[in-house]
Amino acid sequence: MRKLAATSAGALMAFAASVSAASADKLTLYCSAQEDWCQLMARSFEDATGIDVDMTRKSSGETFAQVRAEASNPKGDVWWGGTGDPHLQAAEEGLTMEYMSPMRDQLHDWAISQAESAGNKTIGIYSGALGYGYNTDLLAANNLPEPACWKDLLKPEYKGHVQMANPNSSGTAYTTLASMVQIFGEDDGFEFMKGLHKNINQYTKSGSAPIKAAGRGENTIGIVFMHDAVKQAVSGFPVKVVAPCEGTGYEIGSMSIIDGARNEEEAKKFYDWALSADAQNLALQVNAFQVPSNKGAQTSDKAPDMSTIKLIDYDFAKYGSSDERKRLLQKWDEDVSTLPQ
Ligand code: S7P
Repeated sequence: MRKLAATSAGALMAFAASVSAASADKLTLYCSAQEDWCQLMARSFEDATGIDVDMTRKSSGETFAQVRAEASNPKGDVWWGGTGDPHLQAAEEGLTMEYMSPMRDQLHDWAISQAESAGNKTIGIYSGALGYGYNTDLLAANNLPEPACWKDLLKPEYKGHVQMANPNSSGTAYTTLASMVQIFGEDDGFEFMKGLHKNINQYTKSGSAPIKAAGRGENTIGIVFMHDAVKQAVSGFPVKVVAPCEGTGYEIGSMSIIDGARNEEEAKKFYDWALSADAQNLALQVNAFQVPSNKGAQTSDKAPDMSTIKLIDYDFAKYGSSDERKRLLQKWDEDVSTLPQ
């Protein structure tokens, strides 16, 4: 009996050790960039470390909602990519954890500012300017003028020709809403959104969907980050990219470790690796034309030149705060999305 008990205990310990070794070698990654980039990051990290990555791609606002819903029993370890505003809101709501990466001194100041404004519970990984793109063939076929400004998109002739995402699910669309409020002031910004609503043919879930549809010839004008429009143009679609004349907002795409992450050590390994120049250079393989946060990483010569774009002084602290983001989204839901078209 004693021998049997000892054998069983030994087997159990060996089993427990194997389970804990297996659980120590995995990472659950929530990704809010483009699917191809998310896949490449996941597979490259696996190759670099041997850590298995279970990756799910969702838009920024959707991922934020998921992280919040799972707060009492976190399932994700790292949230990589997506616009910075919901990452800032997650930090404020205690959904993400403070981490000081040893890679910080390799980063641009704007990436560190993002971290410091959130008690180091998030960090900037790339930046990119908001704008729009249009299908040049469809524009010509419909005898439409070439738009150059935000206000051009309100012209009645564009009715049914403009697409953007829903700001509740999409970080791109929330950046659009917050940018209009900052460019035109709150009252006129909402008047702009109401006027735009008349011309919108569909609010998509994902931020880049409107320009993908334009590339395929299923939509004329898509309000997106300019780098997402460049990706379509570089892929050979007849898409022209516009930096609106009034000026425009921009994002600091961010990364955060989820508070209570089950695989915290692996999460930190991913975090440090994702801030390296080599990991950020992977973007070039999938035509992701954001500006990387590592000073040594390469920016494609096809990327929108941020120095020539009229950028507003986007107030990330205000528009990434929990109260303000909730308030603007509720106001958009009640005052804009319910209007007849
Ligand atoms: O990777 C491209 C990109 O535009 O996607 C992110 C975006 O937030 C994800 O899409 P949603 O708008 O649907 O949230 C941006 O951070 C990023 O630049």
